Amino acid sequence: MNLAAVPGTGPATSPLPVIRPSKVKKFEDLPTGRTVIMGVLNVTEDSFSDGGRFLDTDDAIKQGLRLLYSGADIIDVGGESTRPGATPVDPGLEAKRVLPVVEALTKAGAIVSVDTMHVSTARAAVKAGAHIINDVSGLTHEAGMPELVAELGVPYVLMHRRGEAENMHDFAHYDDVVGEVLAELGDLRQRFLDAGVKPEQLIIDPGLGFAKEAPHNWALLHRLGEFEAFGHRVLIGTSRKRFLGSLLSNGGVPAAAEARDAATAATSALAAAAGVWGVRVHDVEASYDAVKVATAWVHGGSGEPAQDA
Ligand code: PMM
Repeated sequence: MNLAAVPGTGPATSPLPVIRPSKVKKFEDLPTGRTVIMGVLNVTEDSFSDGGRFLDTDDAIKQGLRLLYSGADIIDVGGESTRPGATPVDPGLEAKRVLPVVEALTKAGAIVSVDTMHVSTARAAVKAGAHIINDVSGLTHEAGMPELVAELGVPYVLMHRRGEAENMHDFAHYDDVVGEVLAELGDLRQRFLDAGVKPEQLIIDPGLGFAKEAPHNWALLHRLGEFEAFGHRVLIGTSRKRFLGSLLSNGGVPAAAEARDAATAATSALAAAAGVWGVRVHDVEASYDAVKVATAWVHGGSGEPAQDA
């Protein structure tokens, strides 16, 4: 989409796009006839692909609006990099980074998830309007998340991970990666249900790249359908990840992060065809098109979603 065509986002206007009052959306407003697109917005210094680009609040809001107008159904706002070896961010600083962005984007009519491992940030972000908590910790980071999710009653992404950002690759050893990830997610899911979280609140994510090497990621994608068996929504995040860079390597040199978007879109199409609920991506436009193709393909061209918001 040509952003200049969107009122308030053109280059000739004020530095900040004019955020006109829009209908504040609910999670239930998400399209149900196709896989949803979650656009990545990292308000961080050091995320591996967009770190440092949107650390400024105004830049982050503009990028969030760009993602929204490009077709993102959800904007995933994070204030702490989760890449291996990343420096931990104090929850106070994380909240300072994400809260104004969450508030502005929800007011502009976006459905927003907050990518955080911290209970305090998750609580404050939901208060600021966030619809979904996206927690990559695999409950290895902080106590209290199951109780918070039960209390707030919001959708929650339960992702598989072993260890912390600084040591997770030490835990990337599996005899049967699919069986072990399913079993570990099953135990974690039970902790949420025991705390009073409703099954429909849970969104399951196998955590590609989190304590997983390339063969583990491919094995999980190959058997993605098995993650549906819990009866929860399933989300995956392949976007620009290292295993795609390795796959596309040339003369032993991995493809650069930005050169992984076509491969990411291919995974989005295949994930949509496999029936996953959502894909988390940086390049929203390519995955949006890929998901549309997969949906038409699966439905023999007759299944264009009636409720595509
Ligand atoms: N990956 C990253 C960050 N957040 N959230 C979910 N649910 N699933 C993921 O796979 C995931 C995530 C790391 O990618 P980034 O550094 O590009 O944001």
